[in-house]
Amino acid sequence: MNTLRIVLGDQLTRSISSLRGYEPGDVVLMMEVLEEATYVRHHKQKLTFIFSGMRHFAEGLRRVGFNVDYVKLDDPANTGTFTSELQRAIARHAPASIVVTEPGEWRVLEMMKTWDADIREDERFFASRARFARWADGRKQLRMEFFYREMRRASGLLMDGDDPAGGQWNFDHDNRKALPKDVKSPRRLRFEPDAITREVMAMVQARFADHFGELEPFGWAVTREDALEALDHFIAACLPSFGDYQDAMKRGNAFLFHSVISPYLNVGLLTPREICDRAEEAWRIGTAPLNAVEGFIRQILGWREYVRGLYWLKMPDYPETNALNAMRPLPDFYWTGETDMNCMAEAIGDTRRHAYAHHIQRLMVTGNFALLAGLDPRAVEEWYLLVYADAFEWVELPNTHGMALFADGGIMASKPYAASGAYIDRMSDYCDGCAYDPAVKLGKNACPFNILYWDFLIRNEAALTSNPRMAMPYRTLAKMEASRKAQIEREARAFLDGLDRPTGPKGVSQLTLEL
Ligand code: FAD
Ligand code: DLZ
Ligand code: SF4
Repeated sequence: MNTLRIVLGDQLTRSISSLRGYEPGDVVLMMEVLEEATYVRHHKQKLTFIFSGMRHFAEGLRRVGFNVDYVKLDDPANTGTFTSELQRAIARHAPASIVVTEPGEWRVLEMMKTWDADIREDERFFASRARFARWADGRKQLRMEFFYREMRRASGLLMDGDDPAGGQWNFDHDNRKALPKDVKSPRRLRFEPDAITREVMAMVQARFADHFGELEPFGWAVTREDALEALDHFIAACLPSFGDYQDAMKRGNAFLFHSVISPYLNVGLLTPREICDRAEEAWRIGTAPLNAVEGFIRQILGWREYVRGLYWLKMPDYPETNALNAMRPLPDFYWTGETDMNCMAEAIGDTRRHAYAHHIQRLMVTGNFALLAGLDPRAVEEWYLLVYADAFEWVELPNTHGMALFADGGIMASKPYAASGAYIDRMSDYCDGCAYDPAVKLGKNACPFNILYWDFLIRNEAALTSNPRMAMPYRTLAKMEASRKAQIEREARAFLDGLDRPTGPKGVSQLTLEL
């Protein structure tokens, strides 16, 4: 009696629950399908990363004796969807049973429920969905920090008995510095594409040339061995400064001291436990300070687990809300990177070149702009889901809908992450080369983030004014002269109306004068 065991493109982990109990005669089914490649038009590097990762994973399984049935995208018989490919596989193998691990997306889970399959839990997380639901039950507010403390206790990471290592749960007051000019970040490892990756790249170039982003140079690891090497490199070379500079941004340097491991984690080439253990070990042997190690572990043990729990707790209704009634279409420069707002051009340029941007670029540059400009959450979410190599809906959606856009009305964030140009100027060198001036609030050369910040507060006063964490900016707004408010609204409207036309300092002031 053989079992058909399905492994999806983000389930590339040998210990995945669907492979447990494998016996000779069983078949592992892996399918490259057009529907998954095109339900959003993924970045070319993301497609290459996933397909090449899948092919290498299948080779690895075969080497140790698994019987793998692998359907390539360009197989002429490929029918293009998980469900129809499963039907073909059933006809080929006549399995007695089908086993699969639950997917990372609601959409795929709905699909799976139509299969006659044993859907097993995805055990690659610290917290099961049920555990998060228990934690959330009866709480008025779902704050990450409290969930994180519970996860520290449960995992034993950075604990001294019942107390947090170093006497504090969180060392962020030591972190978040701007990057001094003379601090250089380490060079990143690149993994030269092998024959399998080159074959995938040729296929992606031939079939998905019109998808977002640059395919080359492609330097992502596509095997567990290489992903482990990338992790080693991060722990040795970057982790010691991770905390200090985790919020810093620099022209032409997308990676700084970040780990750049989210794609590996999210497809399962690395596991969260082994990464956190390695980071903790670095602190215990004295090669990385506690503020860096705690900050890093919090991202994985805290934020990553928290957003997953929230996603499954709130789906399928979560993306339906639009708390700030944001309706504006996504401006074209999100695709091209062609804008004279230098911070946006840098963040989008990094995204096009690497299928990567670090958290603060995503949250405080492209996300902040989308929030301030009132861009339609659906359009922004689709953008984030397709442009990053690490993007899967369970992690992308809460970060975009909740954290960046406040479209959930405050389930995830206690206040909108809205910031003016001063924040970007403080944390980056982007403003130095910009056509706008972050010190100018209105009129000629004014940084659009400054104008839009106050316009955002004015526009959303009814929704936000009662939020205690917004009291300070609303007090300032209350003291503002009516004529200044009117000027802000005029300049913001002119800027926003002109978004898809060429903008620039002249553009803003000319449009303003025309009013
Ligand atoms: P590091 O800064 O080195 O952090 C280490 C690890 O912590 C990351 O690899 C990641 O696994 C985890 N982590 C850090 N912050 C978060 C977070 N907020 N949520 C979940 N995990 C986190 N992350 C994704 O993995 N996929 C996404 O699709 C995604 N979309 C995002 C969209 C927006 C609008 C924002 C603001 C954030 C998004 N993030 C997403 C979270 C975060 O930006 C990325 O995980 C991080 O930039 C990945 O780079 P890194 O591996 O160098 O991270
Ligand atoms: C993202 C993706 C892509 C582009 N292609 C495939 C694929 O062809 N086959 C596959 O098994 N998985 C793919 N994936 C990942 C799936 O979309 C992923 O499993 C879902 O996001 C559910 O978690
Ligand atoms: Fe961005 Fe404004 Fe700075 Fe230009 S001046 S880089 S638009 S924050």
